[in-house]
Amino acid sequence: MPQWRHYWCPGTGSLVVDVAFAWAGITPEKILVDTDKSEHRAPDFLALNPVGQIPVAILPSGTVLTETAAILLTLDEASAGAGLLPAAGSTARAISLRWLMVLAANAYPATLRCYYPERFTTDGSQAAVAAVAEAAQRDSDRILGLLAGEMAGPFLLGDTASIVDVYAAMIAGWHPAARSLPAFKTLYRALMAHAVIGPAWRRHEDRPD
Ligand SMILES: N[C@@H](CCC(=O)N[C@@H](CS)C(=O)NCC(=O)O)C(=O)O
Repeated sequence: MPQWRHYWCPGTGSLVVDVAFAWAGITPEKILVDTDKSEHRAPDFLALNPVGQIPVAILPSGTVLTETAAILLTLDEASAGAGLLPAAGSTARAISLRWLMVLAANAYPATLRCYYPERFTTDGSQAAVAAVAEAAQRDSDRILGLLAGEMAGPFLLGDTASIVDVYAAMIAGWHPAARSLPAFKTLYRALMAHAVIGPAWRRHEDRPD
């Protein structure tokens, strides 16, 4: 029977996709794309995602899905009732979608500018690259600070976790100032104590041999 596939690498954005698969009750075939070895630049991977980024999911139909938010929404639909996101039509879902999009459209791109500042300037001088990185860090911290202020606690929506919480904690974890905010510390602790999320998060971090 055709299976889902997940092109992933530990310590990257494929963390939230790994957790979403576990939460949806779907066990995909996992294909490691080792970014330390630049495997995301290899021709066979670029044929799947010409942008050269992970995560990538392949649906059982063979359709290639890139973009974390699209993968999460598709997994939510594929696992109706699992609770990755609140029910369609609810106010809670609207709030979740708002912050899902903020993470995808603002926080994740700002993070990329922190990690790869040289990509975002045509001025190759050290000063120009450092200025991009500094502005990107300020931007990331501002966006994540806004989100921290919205957290009802321990999760975005109060007592009920959604996959947006995992996405938020993952990105906050990449930024020292954000991850030390009380709202994100509380969120991280609650996620680690969650019966499905905690174990799936820890499994993701175990790099295979
Ligand atoms: N817009 C993409 C961004 C994915 C992304 O930036 N992935 C990073 C890993 S966390 C990556 O593959 N970086 C390698 C590169 O950009 O060269 C998404 O939301 O999934």
